[in-house]
Amino acid sequence: MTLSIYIGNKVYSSWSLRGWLAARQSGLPFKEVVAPLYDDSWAERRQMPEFEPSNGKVPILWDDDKPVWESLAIIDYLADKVGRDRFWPADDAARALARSMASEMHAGYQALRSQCGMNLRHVYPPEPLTPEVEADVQRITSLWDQAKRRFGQGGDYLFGGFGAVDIMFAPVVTRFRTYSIPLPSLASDYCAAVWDHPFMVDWSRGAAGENWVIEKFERAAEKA
Ligand SMILES: N[C@@H](CCC(=O)N[C@@H](CS)C(=O)NCC(=O)O)C(=O)O
Repeated sequence: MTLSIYIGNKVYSSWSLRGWLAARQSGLPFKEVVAPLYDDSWAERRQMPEFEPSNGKVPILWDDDKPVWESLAIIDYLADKVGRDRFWPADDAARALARSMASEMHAGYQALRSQCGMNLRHVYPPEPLTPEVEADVQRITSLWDQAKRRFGQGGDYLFGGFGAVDIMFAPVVTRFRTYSIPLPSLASDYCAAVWDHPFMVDWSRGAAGENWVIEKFERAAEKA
């Protein structure tokens, strides 16, 4: 069995971070292929066979000749392979909340995602948030609070040990840092734990080694 994950730039690609963290969390050996997004060759590259099943999107995981795309599907495909408990809480009530939070992250928070793009290269000074981003931040931190208080006493992460929900929210943690978004103490401690997780440290190291700049994802360009 050979697992290969195709991802975008580690500085910018939030969905890639989720897929890659899932691959690391599986504990299985895998090959990583970084495809720089939105460069001059991207329009052509995204049509290559490795990106065909996902319609040119990353992340995409190949298990030999079997493609899986969409970050949440990658998590569940790998959980099926290595055992659900590595990704999801064992307790039914905890898992019900975890599944709901992961799905809400996958489908929602459009304002935060569009107005505060992932960019590991920067920590910007704080600025007033739009009401829409403020509402996303409130919703996310209230869910974190609920998970942590009800089910997360046994470890540093939302449900104790690191798992699928932490993977899904990891790019949010980086956005809170990049945009210096003020957080309540529980959320702030949780963000520190995710940021310091060994997989995140490895990802950040990879990001620090990248030179690609995608102008449309830089704050100055957004404001021009
Ligand atoms: N819902 C997908 C989102 C995938 C996605 O939009 N990936 C972006 C990069 S973060 C992408 O591939 N963009 C390149 C393109 O659309 O050409 C997931 O969960 O993986």
